Amino acid sequence: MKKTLSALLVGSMAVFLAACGGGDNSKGGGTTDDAAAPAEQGEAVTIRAGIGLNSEHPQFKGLEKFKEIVEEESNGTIQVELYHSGQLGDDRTMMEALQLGSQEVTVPSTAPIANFVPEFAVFDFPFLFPNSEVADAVLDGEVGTKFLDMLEEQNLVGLAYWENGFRNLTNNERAVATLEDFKGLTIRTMENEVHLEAFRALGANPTPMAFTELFTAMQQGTVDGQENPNATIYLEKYYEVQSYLSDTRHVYSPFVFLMSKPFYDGLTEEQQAIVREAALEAGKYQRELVRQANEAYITSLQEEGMTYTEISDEDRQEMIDAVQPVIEKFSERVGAELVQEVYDAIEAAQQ
Ligand code: KDG
Repeated sequence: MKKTLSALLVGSMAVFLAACGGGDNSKGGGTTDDAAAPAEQGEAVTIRAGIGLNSEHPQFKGLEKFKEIVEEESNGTIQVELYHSGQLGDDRTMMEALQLGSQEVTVPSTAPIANFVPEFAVFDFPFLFPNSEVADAVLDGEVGTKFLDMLEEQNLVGLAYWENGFRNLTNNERAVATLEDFKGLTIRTMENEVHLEAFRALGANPTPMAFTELFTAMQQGTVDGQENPNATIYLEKYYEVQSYLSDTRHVYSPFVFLMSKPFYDGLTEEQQAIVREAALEAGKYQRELVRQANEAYITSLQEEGMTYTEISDEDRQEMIDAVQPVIEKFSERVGAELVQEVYDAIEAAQQ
């Protein structure tokens, strides 16, 4: 009920903005009844694509690939402007901008998406995916599509899954090799209840924070540590403010390529096919970039002075056992049947 009401509110705000010229229809986006969509007139529409990571990160390289494909395939009728490092705001702000049609694309992790579509919380269950091949099979298959379809009632269109990657812990206090070592560490987590409760269950003291505030918080010692994939840790230069890296791989984090539904609905069918294909193509390219450099990032982080600690199978099993109650609690909230579908798909992908 709540979700429907909020979607209704967002939808009516978008219509109100468009009707009084508040929305920027020259960028595509929602159209009023008395004006044909610019795309149908063959006018150029512009996609403003914003992310939180910087321009060195594979997430931005993926957007550059998306831009290249779309501008070429559309013969210039679709132009793409790229923004990085939170220039357009944090994940929540950018997702709300998509809902209102004042921005067209963003590519957040599933964690912040769960605040808009609660079912997405399943993708941040600790130790859900055993490896990236299984993650690809599940996300790019029927189950992944089912979750993307849920985005539409939030005025969002999910066009593809990209890869953030397996998340590792960094901190400034100590090398973390066992469950015991988490005790008392103040760890920044994404604004996502599963992450918060999982780090409490591991014995840490989690604090939720937007990605855009993270570096400063570590620099000022507001938090002892954080958790992110190696690409982010290296390319965002966390080695400048963090001393210890542990190979916890506690969550596999997908990105979702999101497009504003008012904008997408204003495109011609041909243009919709172009952006859909481009998001998928660029996603394959982006996943490859993340994976081929993952191990090299660890070496580079050690060269920058970080102490790297591997986690033994026995110690990882203790961490897995510690977070089971959190998975049980959120399985109820997401819906036991839907969660079972995800686990069944994971099992099938390993046959
Ligand atoms: O915009 C980038 C963020 O969505 C992504 O980096 C989220 O992993 C993330 C974090 O730690 O906030």
